[in-house]
Amino acid sequence: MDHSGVSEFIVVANRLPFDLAFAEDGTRAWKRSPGGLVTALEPMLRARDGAWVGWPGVADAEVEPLERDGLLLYPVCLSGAEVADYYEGFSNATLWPLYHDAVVRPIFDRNWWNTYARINDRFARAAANVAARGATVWVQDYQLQLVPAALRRLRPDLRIGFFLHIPFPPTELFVQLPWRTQIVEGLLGADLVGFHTAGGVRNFRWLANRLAHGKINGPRAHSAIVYQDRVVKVGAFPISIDSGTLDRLARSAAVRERAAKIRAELGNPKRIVLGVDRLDYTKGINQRLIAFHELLAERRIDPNDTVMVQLATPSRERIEHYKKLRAEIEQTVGRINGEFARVGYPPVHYLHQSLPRDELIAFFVAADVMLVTPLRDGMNLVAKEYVACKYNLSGALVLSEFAGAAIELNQAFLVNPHDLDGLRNTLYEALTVPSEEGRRRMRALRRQVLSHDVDRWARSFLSDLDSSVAPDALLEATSNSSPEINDPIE
Ligand code: GDG
Repeated sequence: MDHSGVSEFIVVANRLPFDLAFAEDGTRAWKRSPGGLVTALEPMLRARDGAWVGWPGVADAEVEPLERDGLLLYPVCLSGAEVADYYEGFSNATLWPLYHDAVVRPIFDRNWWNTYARINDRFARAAANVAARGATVWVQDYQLQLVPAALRRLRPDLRIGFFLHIPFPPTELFVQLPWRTQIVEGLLGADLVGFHTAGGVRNFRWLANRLAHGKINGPRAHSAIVYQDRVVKVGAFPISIDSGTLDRLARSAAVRERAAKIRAELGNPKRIVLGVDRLDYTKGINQRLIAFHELLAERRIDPNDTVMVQLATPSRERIEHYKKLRAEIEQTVGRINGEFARVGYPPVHYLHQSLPRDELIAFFVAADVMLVTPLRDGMNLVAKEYVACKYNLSGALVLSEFAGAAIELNQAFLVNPHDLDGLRNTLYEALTVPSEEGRRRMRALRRQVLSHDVDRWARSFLSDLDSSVAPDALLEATSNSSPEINDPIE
């Protein structure tokens, strides 16, 4: 193998931080896709001759490596059929629902799996080609779970980290996957495997032990597995946002003016309730609309002074479940407005659009109650973004217990979104919380979010990845410790 790559630090993700777009005349343009991950990693990428390996977002586009805004980009090209099987199929119609508590039924398709494995290999080869000897490679998310092992086979000299952005499911669900052992072995190719929560760590440790015979050592949230004479560290690293920047933008005169204008455009209601999500069946959008509907029907809230705004960013629109969900949500919105609107004043404002960042921040500033009600969510950045924008301690956050964020944001109004009565009553409680109590909660939430930003998250993962454990020491400790994982797969 020729170790001729130049980059000391490589991020491998399904998507590049820039999207390729074709203008009408056929010319190519790169549009930066905004995201916390790029912002957090950019300084490290620049400082360490970094590179980013990923798909440019357009099928069948042969693109050469390029430099944009000082970042080296290595495109991995996918054909239309590969996008359908690897991305829309195995990633988003098998793994995504399976890892989110199977809230819709995952599809197990052997052709999709074969393509997933082949494309993971392609990403691993691309990373192997750009990495300098001994470089650090950080692989991101569920689309690329086989990359760590594939990359290690090609380049045993590399230091490999993996982070999963979505929940790692309960073991009972994971073992349904026909390719469960391959996935676990794929992840065990890393030196450090990171999850958002200690629950994810726990599930993975159990599976690594049962399916791959890894030996477990250490406490729950941070531990290590000895696997094929190597040490694989496992840890919980709750991701965050660029909270300082959001706080600053929210305080800016332009955003505050826009927030006041939004309120006026909505008819100056007493209360604005907000939801912001990718349109996804994991986000519990319909549940929260039903809760709002029931409060209106019970006359506990008045459509003349309380409005709800639901921003739903278009997402995965070619996948059947997403089409169905969109129709359901639009029907619910239509029903509520049909029953409770006055001409010119609908109680629910629904936008199936992607908004500019500043506009989104103005909505956060304007909202009195933020509804974040996923049925399952790895973390949920929207909840943290809302908190970062409430610089004057106004506002109330209603947050699902099943979002990773609920662990850190335990001063929110926590709710089980499956329990419609509970959801309705909690929304009411948040709408009517006494000001002092609301401020106390928001102060505590802000303390957490502002002191734990995405930069801290990235640094803590990378410093853990950099500090390795000697396998011998760990093996010794493991053989002395009593086995704590002994329940069988049933
Ligand atoms: C996955 C995991 C985990 C939304 N609408 C607009 C817009 N957004 C932005 C939000 C937020 C981001 O998109 C969504 O992030 P979430 O964390 O809420 O959800 P997922 O997309 O499902 O992300 C999740 C995350 O990865 C990170 O690890 O937290 O659990 O599922 O930043 O603000 N941004 C703009 N316009 C919109 O209309 N500009």
